[in-house]
Amino acid sequence: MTQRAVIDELMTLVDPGKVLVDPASLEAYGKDWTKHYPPAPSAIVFPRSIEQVQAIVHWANRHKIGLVPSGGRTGLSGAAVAAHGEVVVAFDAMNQILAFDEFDRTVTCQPGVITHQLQQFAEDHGLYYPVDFASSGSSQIGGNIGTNAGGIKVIRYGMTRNWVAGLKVVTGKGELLELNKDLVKNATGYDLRQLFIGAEGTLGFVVEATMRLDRAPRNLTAMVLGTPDFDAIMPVLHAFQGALDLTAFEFFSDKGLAKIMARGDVPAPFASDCPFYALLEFEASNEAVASQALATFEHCVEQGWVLDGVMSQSETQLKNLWKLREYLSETISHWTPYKNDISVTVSKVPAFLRDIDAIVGEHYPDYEVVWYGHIGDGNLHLNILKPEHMTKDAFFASCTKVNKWVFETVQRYNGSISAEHGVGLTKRDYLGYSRSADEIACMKAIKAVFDPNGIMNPGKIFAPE
Ligand code: 2HG
Ligand code: ZN
Repeated sequence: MTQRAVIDELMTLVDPGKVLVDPASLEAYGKDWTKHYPPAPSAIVFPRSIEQVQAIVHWANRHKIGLVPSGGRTGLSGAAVAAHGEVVVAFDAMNQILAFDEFDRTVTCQPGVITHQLQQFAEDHGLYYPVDFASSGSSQIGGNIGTNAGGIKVIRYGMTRNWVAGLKVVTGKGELLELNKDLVKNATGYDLRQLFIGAEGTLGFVVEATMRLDRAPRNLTAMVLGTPDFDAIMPVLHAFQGALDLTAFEFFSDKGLAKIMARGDVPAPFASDCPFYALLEFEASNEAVASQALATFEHCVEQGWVLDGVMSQSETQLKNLWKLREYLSETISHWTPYKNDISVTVSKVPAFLRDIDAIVGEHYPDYEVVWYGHIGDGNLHLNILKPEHMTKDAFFASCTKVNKWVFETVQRYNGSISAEHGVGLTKRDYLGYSRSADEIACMKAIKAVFDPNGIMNPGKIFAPE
């Protein structure tokens, strides 16, 4: 069969006009936010139903064609990149909220529901969907599940995994599995639902998800605190965690703040310049909590851990303080950063950061380095900015050389080479720094069960066999 005939057959499986092969669509749907892999899919298909997804998977098995799932394509590891003639399965047309149960506090979504749409739906019903991050306006629930998305509220609410009550997935064999049936308690053997969360579409595609909601938070209040050095951030975290139930604890460096200030649309938190900043958030549900927060702030100042600080007094101030952190990734994307998303247990952060900082100082002396991250979770985002004069290829090649030292350090600390951005293509060759050979062999064996022909997001997490 010619390639043309194979694509013609695909067209018969979905609604008219729902297979695109024009260059602009191939370019747009063949990549995620990593942007440095030239996209080369052979077609983009937009299924409207579970049956259509199953038909597409059966078709791909017949013709041995790789399928790449596509949500909002906001990922940073290349997991949604189609660079080798794969067919992209875009879930944009499966974007409905199907059911809501106020007693179970669950919402059943199609995979293409935008994260913000679910957050808004929860709010409209007096509830809360707590997984949140800067790309919530375009990322989709299916992608969040595929990557086990984390973000800025993990310290209190955990990752996406914690909020998935049930899943319907189409495996690489085209079977439809209904996993966990939205139950709270279900002790009936292996919880296959968990395998599909964070699997980056390599075992199957999420075609429906029931997500749990929480009570709405009360009077969220943020503080931004300037610290004299990085070392001071951890005692600040410890002090505030001892006093309050934090909903977030983030950090960023002065270089990050400078980039945000240069945009001109975000107010400075306060007048003093500090090398590092912590952003923390809590529910100021009553006066006592707010006073406790202020007392802890004063204690931190007395100890010399905090130089200056501000506490939000309104919803607008809360939003503005969050912009200092949430706008960072998009703002520095202009410099085509080389990204690391690494984690260790929180107690190891100070020593780990000192070691990583030494590597960065030694190997990137001429590059601008921007630190930020979810420090309350032990998750650091290390961004190296490309100098204007350098080509992308030369810059990435030079950064890749440093990986060995960074990842050896991560391994020594028993950490993760990808805390929340996934493995995809960018971290695939380094998986061995975080997972043992036996573990990787088990993962490959699991993939073979669900996807014997290796058609589901091929080449992601590990190289094709
Ligand atoms: C964030 O925390 C995102 O802002 C992106 O995970 C991190 O751009 C990054 O390095
Ligand atoms: Zn992050």
